[in-house]
Parts: sequence; C-alpha cells; structure tokens
Amino acid sequence: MILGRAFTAGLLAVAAGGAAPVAGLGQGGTVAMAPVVDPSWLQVDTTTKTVTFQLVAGLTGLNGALNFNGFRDGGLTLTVPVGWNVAIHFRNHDGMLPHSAEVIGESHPLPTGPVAPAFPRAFTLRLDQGLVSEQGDDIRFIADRGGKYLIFCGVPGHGAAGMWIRLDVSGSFRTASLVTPAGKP
Ligand SMILES: [Cu+2]
Repeated sequence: MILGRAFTAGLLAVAAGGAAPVAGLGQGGTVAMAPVVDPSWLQVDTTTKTVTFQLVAGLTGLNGALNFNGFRDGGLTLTVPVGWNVAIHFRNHDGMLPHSAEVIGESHPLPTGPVAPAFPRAFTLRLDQGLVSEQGDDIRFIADRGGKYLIFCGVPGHGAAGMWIRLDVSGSFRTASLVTPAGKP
C-alpha cells in the first residue's frame, strides 16, 4: 500500500488513501500507472440486497477520455450476487464528448453502437447520442440472471474503442464489489 501518492488528476487525489495504486515498468522504462479504484464508487446494502455504483464517463484522459471511472477494455469489474437490485448513477465527466451506458451481454466483436440491453431498463437516456458534459442519468434493474456482461458506452464507436467495463452476476458472490485484474481493492 502506497499512501499519499500525488495524482495529476484532481478527482483521483481524493482516492489516494483508499486503494493501493499499482505502478509498473513498461517497455522502454516508462512508469505506467494503473488506474485506482475509489471505494466511494460503491455502496453495498446487504439487508436490502442493493448495490449502488457511481459510474463516471471520462473520469480521466485515458484512451481519449473513452473510459469509465478511468478504466477501459474491461479493466474494472463490478461483481453482483444474483437477484440483487442494481442502481447505477451515471455521470458524464468528459468536457468534450457525449457518452451513455448500457448493460449488454458479452459480444465478440463488440457492437459499434447501441444494442438491446441485457436487463430491462439497464440503459441511460440518449443511448445513441449520449449525455453531454456533466449530465447524468440513473439506471435501475434487478440482476436476476447470472452471467458475464459489459457496461458499455452506446455512442457509436465508443464501446468498440474500449469504452466498456465488466459486470459479473453470480450466485457464488456473497456481496457486491469492484475488482481489477491487479487485485481486489
Ligand atoms: Cu462514450
């Protein structure tokens, strides 16, 4: 655990104390910093079996801001037990591009635009056009079928360019969590 690391992105600085940043040496000796999970993104209520997730489009400049919460290409996974209520508070932090979000089934190749959502109402307003900077929308659905899903930007080209993270729904999960390949927060 490395505490007090200075981030250039102001928003990420709040997260510095909560999770372990992971730095690695990339090719050519440049330091590649993995994005960090902020624990405040997730609220879990095991009594009502509800998970609330703050989904931020374009949180950082990664991938030309085509990212969710600073993660791209499935680099962040929201895990949810089967049957739980899911509330996703979507906000577009990107000052340039509109974005949207929907939950879709795993798909190869990735869709180039909006497709049918995997759960009823599991999509934001203006799925195709996107919500403009600092607009938001709430997604609510019941994760009543186990499986592997994507949280995907429906604006044409964005998802296929890497603007997606994962949603795993399973009966073997006891609670909801955010997981990265680098380790659990
Ligand atoms: Cu987008």
